[in-house]
Amino acid sequence: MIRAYGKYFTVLLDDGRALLSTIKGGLKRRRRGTDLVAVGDKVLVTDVGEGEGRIEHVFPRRSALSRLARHTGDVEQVILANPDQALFLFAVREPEPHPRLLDRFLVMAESRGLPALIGVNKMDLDAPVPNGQPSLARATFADYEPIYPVYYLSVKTGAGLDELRAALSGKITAVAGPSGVGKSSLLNAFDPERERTVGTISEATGKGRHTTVATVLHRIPGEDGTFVADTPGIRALSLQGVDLSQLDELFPEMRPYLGACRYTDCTHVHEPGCAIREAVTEGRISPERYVSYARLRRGETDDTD
Ligand SMILES: Nc1nc2c(ncn2[C@@H]2O[C@H](COP(=O)(O)OP(=O)(O)OP(=O)(O)O)[C@@H](O)[C@H]2O)c(=O)[nH]1
Ligand SMILES: [Mg+2]
Ligand SMILES: [Zn+2]
Repeated sequence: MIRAYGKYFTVLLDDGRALLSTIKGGLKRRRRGTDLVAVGDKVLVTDVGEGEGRIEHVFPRRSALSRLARHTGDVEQVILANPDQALFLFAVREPEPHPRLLDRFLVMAESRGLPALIGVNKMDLDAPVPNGQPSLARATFADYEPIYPVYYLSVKTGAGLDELRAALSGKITAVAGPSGVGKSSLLNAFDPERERTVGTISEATGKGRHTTVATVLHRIPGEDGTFVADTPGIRALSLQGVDLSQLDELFPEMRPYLGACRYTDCTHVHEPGCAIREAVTEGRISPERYVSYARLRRGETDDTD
């Protein structure tokens, strides 16, 4: 299923046709604590004619990129079902990058066993480099380069797009990030047909901007089995449900040091003889990443800054 609008769902068939579908009555209310059917779900659909279909069955999800919807109790809100990987997109400027939020995204992906990629868009706005100082983009994102693949991009100039396209090839990728970083622009660059075919239905133009209001999964033309999901901007991410006692395992750069602390139940926040904090002091773990870890470990799982 590639797109949802109210109680209608666009289902893409293996032969490339799309059916505008509803859900069979009996299916409703079977699933609890999660969306009944989410973009990315594999479904069984009956062709009822005239381009319409009926969803008979939703297959179990292999994986999901999701968040807890705080306003609806503890119901999981699926951003994309069955992704192979996640691309977290930020901008160098406009809006300012937000490393704490990026770290939350990365922890969420790690907790679901999803490979993560980082995209840094709007490189055309990167500040010039005075006498050998790192540029704004490098100063913010270089810490991630040893841990995750980082793509420096400009949708405006086309810089970096070929490398990124190669990393997406043959996979289902969820593109997530704050509003305004260029997620939809990136999708448009990969799929120029898109705006004409689907771009007008659920994109509100509230303040003269095309802010995305629902996930849409796109098949990238010319590449076999490549799907990329455009998602609505995310301002804050709660990590409720992540087991804090195992948070250190969700920071890949900490894994080599686990087990080396004096206390086996070390939280790496205040204990003496902590191998993680020693690695931070010696510059082997990024202090900024450690700050994110410590804040999450102290239970600041809901902050929105
Ligand atoms: N300078 C510059 N502007 C860009 C670039 N990519 C996108 N933009 C602009 O950034 C603004 C926001 O782009 P969108 O693609 O709508 O951002 P989005 O991430 O989809 O935002 P939401 O749908 O609200 O989550 C638009 O005005 C784009 O033209 C870029 O590489 N450089
Ligand atoms: Mg968008
Ligand atoms: Zn420790």
